[in-house]
Amino acid sequence: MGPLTYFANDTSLQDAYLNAADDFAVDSEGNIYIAEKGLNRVLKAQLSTVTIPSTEPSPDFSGDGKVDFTDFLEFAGEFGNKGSEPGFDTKFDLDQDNEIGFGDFLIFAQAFGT
Ligand SMILES: [Ca+2]
Ligand SMILES: [Ca+2]
Repeated sequence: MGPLTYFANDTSLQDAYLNAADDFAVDSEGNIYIAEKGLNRVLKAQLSTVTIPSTEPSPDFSGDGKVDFTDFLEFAGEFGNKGSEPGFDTKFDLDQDNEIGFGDFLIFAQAFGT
């Protein structure tokens, strides 16, 4: 597996704050769609190669053995938190860069539905 790379068709996706997201989907081509009803738009990005860490933390935040919408809701609630802030939960920091951000979302999205 190569390093984490992604291509965003809509550059605003890179700045998307997931607390504004109402839903998202990943299709069989590896495209991610994020619906932001409040902002009345759908963002699209394409995944190429994503390295999923074989060790903890796992994208299965709820620990039920599935990566599904429940996990997404938990993740969305933590999005944007930084390691220096109180309440930071390292289980959401999938790429372990001490911040819960877009890189973590890409790893999560790749695991979604597995
Ligand atoms: Ca789960
Ligand atoms: Ca991170």
